[in-house]
Amino acid sequence: MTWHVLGAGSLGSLWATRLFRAGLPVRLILRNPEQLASYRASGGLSLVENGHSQLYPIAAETADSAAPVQRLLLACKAYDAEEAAASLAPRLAPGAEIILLQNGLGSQDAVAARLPRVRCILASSTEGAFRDGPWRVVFAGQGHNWLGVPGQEQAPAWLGELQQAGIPHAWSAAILAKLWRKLALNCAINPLTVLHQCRNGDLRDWPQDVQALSSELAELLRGCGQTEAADDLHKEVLRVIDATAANYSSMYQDVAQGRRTEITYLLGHACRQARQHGLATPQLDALHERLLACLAARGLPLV
Ligand code: NAD
Ligand code: KPL
Repeated sequence: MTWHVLGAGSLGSLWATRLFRAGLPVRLILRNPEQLASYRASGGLSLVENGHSQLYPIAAETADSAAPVQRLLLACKAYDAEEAAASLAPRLAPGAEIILLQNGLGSQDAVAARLPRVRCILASSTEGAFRDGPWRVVFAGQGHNWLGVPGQEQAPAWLGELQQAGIPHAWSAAILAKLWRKLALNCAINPLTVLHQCRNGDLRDWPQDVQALSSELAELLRGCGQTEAADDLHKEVLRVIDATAANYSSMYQDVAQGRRTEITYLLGHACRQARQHGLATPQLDALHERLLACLAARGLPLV
């Protein structure tokens, strides 16, 4: 069965090239005819691994192509997910599956509400990739991909194709806990790196802030029923700060490059959930306000 991959950005290209080179049928779905023409002129997608670049001539189309879509990897940013998925609604076959690769939380529910007859599979990725040119992606960090449908233990048979393509993965019925845990790490680290204009490791200079945020986030996770995701959160935040000490967080990089952030689906989601559960989260709320002010000062979107 064909893998349709919507979004030939960093992660979409990383998945598409690995599936393609394993001999699996892949089609890219690009934004518009101009993008499609530019892509075709380039001859395909290039994947750079260990300094070596390889071109893969993957077929591509736009959303208004006619062929039905049975399996879709939605590889756009969280703020584009609902509209991007909806643009394919007329093509989604009965029983179609969409793998949602978005970071944070909130966009997955929006897609599911918009496309109620589709099976949404949630994913959380810790792999790293970035684009260093048009239709070119650099594989920047080994990681893992968790996929799952909350409460469903049975993995789909096509997971074997990810194995075949060398995409590190595991199925988890507790996928929401994985997404919440990553969201909490992103909330404890990323906004502070933007506000202090620093690398992840420099947050060791603000131990009280990191501790207070971790503690509020753990309370929030427990309040949302994600007790497993709350376990030893502060320890894990400190471990990630150490392990990624030399890196700039993804949000820092978005802001530095004048790109829209996924704030609504990270810190924004955390603050909204706290309100919905009647939890007081003064540190998170203050951080959210400061981050919004920082984005506004730079003329970046606040959602
Ligand atoms: P990206 O911006 O590199 O790629 C997204 C692509 O989607 C862009 O090419 C954009 O043009 C395309 N797109 C958006 N709407 C579209 C539409 N309607 N039709 C066709 N194409 C459309 O983003 P990314 O870095 O690959 O991130 C995707 C998600 O994965 C984000 O939620 C991100 O937080 C998460 N993530 C990324 C990484 C990473 O290393 N890049 C790691 C872990 C998680
Ligand atoms: O995922 C991250 C990011 O930069 O988005 C880490 C490195 C874990 C920091 O939160």
